[in-house]
Amino acid sequence: MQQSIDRRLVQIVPSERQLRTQEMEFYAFVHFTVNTFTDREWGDGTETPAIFDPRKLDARQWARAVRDAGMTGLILTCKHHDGFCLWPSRHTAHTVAATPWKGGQGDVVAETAEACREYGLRFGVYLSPWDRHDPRYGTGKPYDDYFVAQLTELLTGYGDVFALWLDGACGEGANGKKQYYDWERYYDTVRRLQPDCCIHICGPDVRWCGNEAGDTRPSEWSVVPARTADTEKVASLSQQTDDPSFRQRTIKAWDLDLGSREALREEQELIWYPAEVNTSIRPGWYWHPAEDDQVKPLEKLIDIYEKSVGGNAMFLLNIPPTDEGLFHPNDVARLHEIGEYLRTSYGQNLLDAASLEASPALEGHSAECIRTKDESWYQPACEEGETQVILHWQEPVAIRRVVLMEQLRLSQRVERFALDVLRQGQWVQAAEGTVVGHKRIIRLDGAETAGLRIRITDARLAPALRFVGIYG
Ligand code: FUL
Repeated sequence: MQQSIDRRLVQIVPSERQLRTQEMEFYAFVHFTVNTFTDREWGDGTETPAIFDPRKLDARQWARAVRDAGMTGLILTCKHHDGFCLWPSRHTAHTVAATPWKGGQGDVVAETAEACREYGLRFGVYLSPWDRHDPRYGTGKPYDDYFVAQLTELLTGYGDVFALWLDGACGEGANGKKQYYDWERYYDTVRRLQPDCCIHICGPDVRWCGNEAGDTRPSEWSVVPARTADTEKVASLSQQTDDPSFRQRTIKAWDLDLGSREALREEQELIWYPAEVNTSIRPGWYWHPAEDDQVKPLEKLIDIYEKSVGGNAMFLLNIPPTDEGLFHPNDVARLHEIGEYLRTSYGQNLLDAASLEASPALEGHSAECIRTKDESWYQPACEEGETQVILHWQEPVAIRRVVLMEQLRLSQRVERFALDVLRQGQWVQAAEGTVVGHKRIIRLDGAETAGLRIRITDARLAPALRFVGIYG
């Protein structure tokens, strides 16, 4: 019985574009629009472009700070709900071309894409389906035509785009306009113009984790029911007000388990749909001068990082530029601290100095494969029972973090694992958990030990371990 569900589950594997995004792990969101000048979170579409004048705008300063934090990409809000465009779109006058900034000759999207290339970051775009300014919104096809025309501009004019972030939020009330988006047409446009681009949230490639507070499920599965991909497209389930309490909302118990064997047993159709955790470095998505001293503490951000990136999810961290067009020094300082923390905490792999023994391996997949992050992986020859990987050091080491990674090309297979350390010659269990997937980070107490034993106690067929990292 178990075997048959497991065989079905491991057939669900990521696409190349999903694999590339999962590999990116940690990337930036940049929220910037007329709201930056009105001190609001949601503009209502009546803002005059005359207020947009970020005199010191320097996208290279953003890119430098983002790279310094150890991030790999940046997603820019090219158009938010207020409908104002950060690029000179040919399909509306409500753009940077109508602003005093650079005499109407500027293009924030171009400057950001260029800065990302210079700093080795991948570039992504956020284009809000909900548009409170454009009169075509709510008219059906004319609005879809407009949306597709803008999407085409963004996907053809600015080089490679790794992500299209489609927000499900819509605050139109009972008497508001109703636009039934032609999602399939949007998706076809993306696939045709940028086949490597993942469509996030209201799309088939990357799923919203379900909250904006930086909360991750203890078991964040990537194989989930196909219908999960429709959740954010249902307006009533999505965000309907800009009430700050929405940003504090954590995961509800009813959606805690999306992908255990039990949750999937009766499901007809399954998909690979990895989670992304999005939160802001400050309380708001946009810059508010009153929040300059409310940048989240380093400990909080590291906690979110280790639970998201280290919990089989991607981490999308928002940093809002000020009305000058620069990241505020407080945010820049915090980004630098994050980078320093990651470089020092995950720099030196103690596994390099350890000897390695493991359950008998499948030919060509010895345990030595876990020493590097390359494409090779360790796989036990036997599909049944517990898999063990045992590390020994000549001199005891203090372990504070253990990193496990699976080879996702074989789906996610680990259902349950445990870690044991040596105490006076005896193995003592120090941690246990469920999902590994792309990456699991496990925190230990830092006490010295001469040995560590990794036990995969339950798996969907033989597990495939790609990498193990041990850090002091
Ligand atoms: C939400 C939006 O309503 C917020 O303003 C913000 O853009 C956030 C990332 O997504 O749905």
